Amino acid sequence: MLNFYPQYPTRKIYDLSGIWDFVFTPGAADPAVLPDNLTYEEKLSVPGCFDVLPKYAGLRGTAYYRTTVRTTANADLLLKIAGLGTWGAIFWDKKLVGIDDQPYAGMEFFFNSGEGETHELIIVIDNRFDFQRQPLVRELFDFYCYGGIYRGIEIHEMAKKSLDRAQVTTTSLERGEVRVKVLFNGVADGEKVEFAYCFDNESEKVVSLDVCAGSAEFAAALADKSLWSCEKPNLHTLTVKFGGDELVERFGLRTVKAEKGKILLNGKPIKLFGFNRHESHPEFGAALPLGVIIEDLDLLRDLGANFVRGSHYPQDQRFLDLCDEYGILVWEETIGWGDTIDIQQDPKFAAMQKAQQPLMIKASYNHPCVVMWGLLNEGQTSTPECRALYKEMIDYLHQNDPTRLVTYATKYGIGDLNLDMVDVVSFNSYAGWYPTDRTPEHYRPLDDIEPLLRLFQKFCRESGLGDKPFFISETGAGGIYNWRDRFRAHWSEEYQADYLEKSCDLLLNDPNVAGFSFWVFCDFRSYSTSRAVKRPRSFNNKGVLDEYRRPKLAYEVVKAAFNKAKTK
Ligand code: ADA
Repeated sequence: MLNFYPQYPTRKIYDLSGIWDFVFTPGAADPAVLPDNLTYEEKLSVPGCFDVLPKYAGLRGTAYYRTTVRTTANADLLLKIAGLGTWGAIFWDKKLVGIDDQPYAGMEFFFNSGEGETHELIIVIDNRFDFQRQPLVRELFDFYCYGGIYRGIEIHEMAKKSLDRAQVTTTSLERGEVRVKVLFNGVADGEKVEFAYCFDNESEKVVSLDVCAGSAEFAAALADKSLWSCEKPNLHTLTVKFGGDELVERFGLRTVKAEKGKILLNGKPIKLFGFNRHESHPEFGAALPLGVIIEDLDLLRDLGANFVRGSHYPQDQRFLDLCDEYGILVWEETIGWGDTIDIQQDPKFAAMQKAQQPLMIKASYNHPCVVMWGLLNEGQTSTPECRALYKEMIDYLHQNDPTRLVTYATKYGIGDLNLDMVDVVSFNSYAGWYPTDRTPEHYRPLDDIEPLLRLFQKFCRESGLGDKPFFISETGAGGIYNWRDRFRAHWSEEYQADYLEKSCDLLLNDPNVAGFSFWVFCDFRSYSTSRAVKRPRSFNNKGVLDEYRRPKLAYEVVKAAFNKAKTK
């Protein structure tokens, strides 16, 4: 299951989740070439990460997943992989049909099933760090880069001409007006298409339009004009019928804007407060079962959060479907972590970064919950040479999606050179946790938090950024679950609780803070190398919950503050 409603109700769809044959090897010379002497000795679950299982924990190499698929003979197929990592090659009846090299992002592959009805599908997963093959993940990332098939896989049997997606953009809230762009497969430019559409349970209308660059656009108005908001997350559907194909898109009527330092949802200022969240679990790696996703959302709602930053990669569509339903706002971003200037200037890295953006936009365009796009978390934005890639990526987001704000999280604070290009200025701030050369060492440096916040705000006012919403994209402190300390020192649950209490007080009560997300929702596996010297237990311990979602002292502190802010 890739999402929570039947998006293509008339298609023949094969859901490939289940138990696949599996074999792991320490590393193929070229994982895009299928060896012919493989013996599949084991069974593994798909979705699933192999390198989190006891037998393969922490191993890096080449893994082969195999299953049998029965389709109509000579059918045109569309294979949808909702997310894998860190690199994949797809073989259909031993023939290479595609490379899936965009970790976490949904990718699609068209091919013909060929003769006969029974076929073999092999997905090769390589999780080795190899910049030439996979420049988007690296060993120094402060989150474990798992190997496996993270999310669902489907095969659709396709007509020669079919529907792809439809993007719905709200153009008038009062009149319930939208602009719809229907994307087609297999339809040539200039060709006329006739299709029917309807919103919700309204009666169908038939339109005939010319296709340009694979899509056709029209304007329409909904009879039911109820808006999507955090308090009332009303959702609508658009159904499109073309030939024998049918597409259902779920969307919300809502607008998002940045104005005079505020984020406006449906024209009204809203303060965003919540958490960064990784898709990670000690037993499932990056392949979160539905039960864990729902548990996370229940906890976020219990905490009173109205916002999640999906750090640091394209999100599971099922998570976004639920955020749509619960009225939780989301910042979604393409994968990136501390990419230095030499990496940013590598042509393959830059091309792969840019290739993620259309995939993310296409997958998430209709989610009303997604209000901000992000990119290149903590990339090197302190040197003039970084500007070109940031500019290209920010321009791309602005040009291809007018319905959301664009931002990125900087670690350079007042030394950042690119903030003029974004809609929301977002700072990562760890004053009071990480000591810097400038801050003298002292006991419980909670008093360092406010001065840095004020410095960032002053910098924004004085450098012409004052009109942009001011956001703290990350702030937090480590607290080791069950580590209680009468000194309330670093790493104790007490220090973390005090840190977040102080931060809640500052950030919730400051009208010049448009929003913030604490680092982080729950603990998650990080470095497994000697870098773990800064990550006790090999985990990032800044969660208000531990990795098994058990609350620390900070949980109740934040919950009380957030719920109070919600009722204001
Ligand atoms: C950075 C980074 C996060 C995490 C955090 C931390 O800001 O963006 O991914 O590594 O620091 O815990 O130090």
